[in-house]
Amino acid sequence: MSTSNDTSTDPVGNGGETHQQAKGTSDTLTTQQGAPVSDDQNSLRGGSRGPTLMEDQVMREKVFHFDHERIPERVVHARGFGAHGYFENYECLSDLTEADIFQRAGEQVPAFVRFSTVAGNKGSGDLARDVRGFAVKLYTKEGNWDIVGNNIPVFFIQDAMKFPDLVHAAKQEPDRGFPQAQTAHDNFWDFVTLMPESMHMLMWAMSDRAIPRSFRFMEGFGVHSFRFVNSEGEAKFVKFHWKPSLGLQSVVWNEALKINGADPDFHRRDMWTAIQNGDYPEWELGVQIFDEEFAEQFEFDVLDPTKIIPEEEIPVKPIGKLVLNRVVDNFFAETEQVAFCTQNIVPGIDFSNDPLLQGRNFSYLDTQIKRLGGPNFTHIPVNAPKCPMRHFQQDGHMAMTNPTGRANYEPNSWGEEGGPRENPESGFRSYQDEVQGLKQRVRSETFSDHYSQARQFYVSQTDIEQAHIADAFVFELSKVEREDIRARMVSHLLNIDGDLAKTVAQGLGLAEMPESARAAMPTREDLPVSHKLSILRNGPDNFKGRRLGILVTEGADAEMFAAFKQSVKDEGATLAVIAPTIGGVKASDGTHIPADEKIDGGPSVLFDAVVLITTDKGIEQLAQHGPARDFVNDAFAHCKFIGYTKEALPLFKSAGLDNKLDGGCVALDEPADATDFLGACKQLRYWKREEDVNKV
Ligand code: HDE
Repeated sequence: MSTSNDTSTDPVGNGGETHQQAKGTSDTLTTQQGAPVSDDQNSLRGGSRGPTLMEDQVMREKVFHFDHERIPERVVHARGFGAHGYFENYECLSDLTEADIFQRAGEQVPAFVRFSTVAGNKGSGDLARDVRGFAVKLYTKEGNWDIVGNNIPVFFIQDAMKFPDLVHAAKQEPDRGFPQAQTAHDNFWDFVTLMPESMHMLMWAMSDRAIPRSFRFMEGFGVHSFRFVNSEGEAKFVKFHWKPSLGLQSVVWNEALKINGADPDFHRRDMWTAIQNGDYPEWELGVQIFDEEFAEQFEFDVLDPTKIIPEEEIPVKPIGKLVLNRVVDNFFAETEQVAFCTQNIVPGIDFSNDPLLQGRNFSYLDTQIKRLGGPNFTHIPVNAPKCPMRHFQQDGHMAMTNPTGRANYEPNSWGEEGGPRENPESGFRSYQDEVQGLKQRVRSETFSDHYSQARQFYVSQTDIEQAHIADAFVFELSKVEREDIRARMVSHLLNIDGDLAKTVAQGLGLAEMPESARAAMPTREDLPVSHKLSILRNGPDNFKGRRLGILVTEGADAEMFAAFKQSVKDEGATLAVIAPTIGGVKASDGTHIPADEKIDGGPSVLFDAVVLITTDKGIEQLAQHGPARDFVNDAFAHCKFIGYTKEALPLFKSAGLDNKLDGGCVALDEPADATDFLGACKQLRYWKREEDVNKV
């Protein structure tokens, strides 16, 4: 394929239009029917200035197809990004489960993963404050197993019947069609404050978990209790966890707002770039295994999806790893058309009676039929199992693989040619759970403690994280027009933590403190702190996988730049060069440093840490340049580590920061300082600064 941009030799039509014609090795353009096309620039007309002729089958086919390019976006999780990879099993788990995928150590199966936000529409920004979907399709030898999880281990509601209400309330308001991709509006807060069961989830959603730095740095959770069943029919409960090998990291809220403007594709670009660079994102699959006996004595109901089992109580045992190593060939074919269904389980895995899970098992299949247009969405390559399938299901819209042979029913008398038969040995058998009870619409009393784990989550956070939670409540509720709704949320917070309620009430300027909300169960204050619930306590101890932004000006110190390039490489991180123009700069030794971004296109919010390598002359201009001032001001406000050569000081001065430089602002005197600077960056942020910067 020629990549030449030279069109000067292409023929030109009567109207001056370019005709790029098939020659050499390029293919001839055809219609969908395979008929070669002679002219792709002009429709068939009655005379060069006359009407277009209905007869033009080439034009009509092209426009018809275009008219039908869109399919309905997902009703939730519309915005997502998918990638291929594999899952590798660590050890034989046959005592726990007969799932084929867990029988042999070291065996790999293909996987497809789609990450998503929930509330926003397909074109919304990646940095919305929102839950992230973490949906994994494992193509096992005994069928596809989908773990359709989130990056938060609990959910807003306890019964699937409330899901349409939740989603209606969270998405844009129906009369005005906004705001989208954000929960900071009346309808959402009205609904959740009338649903005390959502309190635990709200604490997570207002924490920095809801603004991850990238999909690569977040955990995933299956949320519900599932079952592992072994070949003897014995079952244990299991909860699934995905733990990122790069550790946890989030952005700060002000940064999120700015990233959405600077690069609304920040998360998908991050994933795309990491995989293209061979820096494959990895997660370990971990399980919490427990039995009926534990379930009986645990203080909360293991079927309640608004509760966790703290890892300190039941440790997460790693059982395999997921590696994403291939981007999709086509976004629509794979990421858009992938259909995850919670009911896709395999022998050895089973559901629990969690009412949310039970409801999901209906919804996912149902929604795919609407979205993908019929019952044959399993024929689409990304959805098709990679193991043999033999059944008598046939026909329907867009059938690609109908069964062959005469028998399309069973039992039949066609012997060996009669097609597949059921198999009581290897076939899926549901766990023999004893079920009895009155047919009734009633919520179990064991689901009624809505505040204790919300409190446990809050008290398990570091001071910085607690402050961010309070800020998030204040931010969101300040967008709510009705004061009674704002006050109602504070009345719930009073049941979670008095100080938090007070801080939020003050932040909202509430005239008087409301009464505490009515609680079905009193809040337990004795639940122990769980360090695993904090992001900052589970961050990385290196700068691997992170991105350094280096701002350079004309004449930048070549040795210093080279030292950073090397240290970044040694650390397994990446760097981007930001320069006054996209043409780059000439370094002190005359070599050319190409730029990745012009200053206003590469604001510091896009990087984990920043460095300024400048000259006296170069900084003179930048000191007057608004985006350059924002570059350092934001890096400072977001508690980033900032490395600088002394020539850069006038920029700090003009940004009003010259007498605020602190331990996170590191002067670079010689190239060897690059390694020390990256060493400091392992902490990711200089949090000590936050108190000063954030004062209102
Ligand atoms: Fe979903 N959810 N959900 N959900 N969900 C969908 O299925 C639904 C819930 C989750 O990348 C839909 O294919 C109900 C919990 C992810 O394609 C739909 C209930 C969790 C994705 C649906 C829930 C999730 C979806 C929309 C309450 C975490 C994106 C399009 C009972 C454990 C999958 C689609 C992808 C998508 C229904 C609650 C995760 C409508 C009824 C809890 C990751 O079927």
